[in-house]
Amino acid sequence: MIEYKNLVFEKQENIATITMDRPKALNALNKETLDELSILLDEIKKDKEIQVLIITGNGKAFVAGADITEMMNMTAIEGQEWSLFGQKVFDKIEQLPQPVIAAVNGFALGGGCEMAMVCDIRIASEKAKFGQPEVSLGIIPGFAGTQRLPRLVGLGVAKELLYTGKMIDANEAYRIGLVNKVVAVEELLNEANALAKQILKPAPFAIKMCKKAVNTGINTDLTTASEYEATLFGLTFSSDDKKEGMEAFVEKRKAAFKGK
Ligand code: DAK
Repeated sequence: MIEYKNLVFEKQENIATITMDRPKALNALNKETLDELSILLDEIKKDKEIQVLIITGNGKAFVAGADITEMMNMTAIEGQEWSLFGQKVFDKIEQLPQPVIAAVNGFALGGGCEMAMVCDIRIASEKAKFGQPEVSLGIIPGFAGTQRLPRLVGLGVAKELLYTGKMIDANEAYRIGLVNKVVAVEELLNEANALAKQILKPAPFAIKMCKKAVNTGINTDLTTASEYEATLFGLTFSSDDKKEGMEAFVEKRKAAFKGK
């Protein structure tokens, strides 16, 4: 197992957890952290044992954004390279075959809010805070925050958050639909694990296809997206899980899925 400087990686049964672990800088995303994340995500993608991934943070932040101290010294070319690399790493999270739960423990600002949004589901502790403060730094969100935020909370609310750069607390994030649930600080990881265990129960292959259908479909028109859904629906008919799921129903027993 590779040792990471800014991340902690744990795997228990079929659930993996990445803890962002650079608390002195509120887990801000510097190049080194993104490098480590990129390598780890490649490993997770290949790991057939991992069926759900949880991402959380150590200390008072989930991720307080991209590392400002690193960005302030970048040339335009370095900025562009960093941007392309960062986008690639975020794409890796979104395109993982496994569902990803963000367990947002604290500040999720800028790139940190965008990282939470790239995950499939967000659970927040009562201490979590969200925001896209980029305009206060003279920039705009660079990890697709201007695109994912309106998709999650609607245009008007997203624009208010993007134009003011203001921070909102966990309950407000819940009210606007940015997070699925708010729980006590000490319950955050238990909740995330409990949800992960619920996701472990149905057919893994079907969940993989669901994720593909939603993520691809949301970025296209309804007719094309529905056709794509039909293709993936058809694909599930070639899986052992579909055979097992339907046979188990008819035989009135619990299905034993294999994920293929
Ligand atoms: N980068 C670097 N260091 C950070 C940081 C950040 N984003 N956020 C916090 N820190 C550091 C602080 O500098 C401080 O370091 P020391 O002074 O102790 O050395 C330490 O973490 C603790 O922070 P504070 O002392 O400030 O703690 P407080 O509790 O008082 O305040 C805070 C917490 C989260 C309100 C505050 O730290 C804060 O406002 N942080 C900045 C939040 C922010 O503006 N985040 C957005 C960053 S911009 C792109 C893609 C993405 C992006 C850009 C481009 N491309 C693809 C092109 C993303 C941009 C961003 O995320």
